[in-house]
Amino acid sequence: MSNKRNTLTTAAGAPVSDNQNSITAGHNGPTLLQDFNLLEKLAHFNRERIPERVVHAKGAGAFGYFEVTNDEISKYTKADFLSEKGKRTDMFIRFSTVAGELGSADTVRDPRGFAVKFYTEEGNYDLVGNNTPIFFIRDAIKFPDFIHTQKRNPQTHLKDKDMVWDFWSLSPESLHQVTYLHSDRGIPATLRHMNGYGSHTFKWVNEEGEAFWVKYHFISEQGIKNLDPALADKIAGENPDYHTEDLFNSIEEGDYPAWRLYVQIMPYEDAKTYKWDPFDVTKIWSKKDYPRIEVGRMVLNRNPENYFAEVEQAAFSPGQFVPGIEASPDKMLQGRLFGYSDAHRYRLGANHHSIPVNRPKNEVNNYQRDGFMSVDGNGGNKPNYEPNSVNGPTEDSDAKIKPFEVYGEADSVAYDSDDHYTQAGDLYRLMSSDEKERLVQAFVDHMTPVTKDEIKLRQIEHIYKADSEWGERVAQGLGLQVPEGVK
Ligand code: HDE
Repeated sequence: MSNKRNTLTTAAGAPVSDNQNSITAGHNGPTLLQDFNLLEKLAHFNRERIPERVVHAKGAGAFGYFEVTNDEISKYTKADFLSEKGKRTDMFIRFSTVAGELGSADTVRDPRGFAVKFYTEEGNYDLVGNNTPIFFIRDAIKFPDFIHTQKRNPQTHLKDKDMVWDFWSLSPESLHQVTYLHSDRGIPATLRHMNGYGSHTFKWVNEEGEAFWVKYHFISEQGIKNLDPALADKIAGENPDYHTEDLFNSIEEGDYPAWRLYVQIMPYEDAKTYKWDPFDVTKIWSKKDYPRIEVGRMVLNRNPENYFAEVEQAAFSPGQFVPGIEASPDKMLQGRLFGYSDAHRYRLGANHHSIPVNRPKNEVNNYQRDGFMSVDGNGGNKPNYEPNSVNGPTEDSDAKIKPFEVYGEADSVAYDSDDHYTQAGDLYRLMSSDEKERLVQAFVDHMTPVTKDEIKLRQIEHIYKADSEWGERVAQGLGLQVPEGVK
């Protein structure tokens, strides 16, 4: 019995005698099929890659805690992890870019994923947002098409600016987020120097059953810092993992990044009369109308032990709520409620919740059984059906969602509002003159490679409708005129 310390073994635990030389018949003889360690190593090596995320493939993760700093929050939600000041909840976050593949550069102009998993005592709560408070589109049905334009041309396998701007100029609802993307915030200096947002509107419900609409804002305590585009391009070439490395090193050195979480709270009835559709994720709520209320503080203080195990296998779903937090009718959010867990079942299997980084802290107690990689005891000898008279897990009526009215004909229904210009124009007008200068330049640089003037002119028309000065400046930068009929 080998009792040497630190013995090398096969995956089945058997000691390996020689990991440098295959078993062959003499010096020049054939390799023997019975070299089980050789076969196992080569076969496992072929199966090391799992499908990368179809979006947000490149990312970096860290563990930490969330601490409530405001005793008032329980007025709005019965979510236990927000119930009292000082309450701490472990959490895991994964930051990511959107369009690039697993090995792509960090310092590109792209939104950043800001996916937070709270390991609460009532199960995992996933808040899967971005570093932007809005999004490009507002109906889930357009998402695969949008992402196709962000990826590679189906023939050349090259990134294609014609595809990008053809889609954006034919989807005017994208202008607000496209503006945000081409502003200074489009290229964060590090993952620590950017904010995070839930983007969608969500619903909070308190102990009395009162409902409120809510938007989440994670404000960086490190402040906001962005990269100059030329420097970002240089870094992308020299160190494509610049953001990943910065986050890992700052935590390793004890320089723990932190964010303050605030929410905007909208009274339930306001949704019917507010000047903007509160469920249109291409629009923000004015902070004058709904000021930010502090909720707590998120601190990242532990690096993953193993990237593949904890970051690549992390599974976030906007559908993973806890009592007191519910979905809103936002069509993008509604689509995401299906999309994410479906992606996890594909990438990680039906039992992806058993993977340690995805496992809730509290006991999982249900009648789901079997499936690939069932490694958590598979429910043991407990009953696997309900209703039953053998003391199986029973429902908790307190976890019921707050009933809400639904009405209207089933149809392919467009949003009412098509004002995609006011908020984009407001964003432009909020900028300083040098921020405007850089924004115009970013648009011009990104649109110049577009081969068709009709695409450029369509986009110029949208920009001009948001702000005529801005539209004129982009047109001039592209050597074009604002189309006559627009002025
Ligand atoms: Fe995602 N998105 N998304 N997304 N998304 C994914 O989930 C999807 C959207 C976001 O670090 C995928 O596990 C649909 C908005 C982040 O693991 C996928 C729609 C926002 C991450 C998916 C959207 C996001 C993802 C890819 C339109 C910001 C990384 C693999 C309805 C509010 C999470 C996966 C992580 C990942 C679906 C739009 C943010 C394909 C269907 C809007 C941060 O399931």
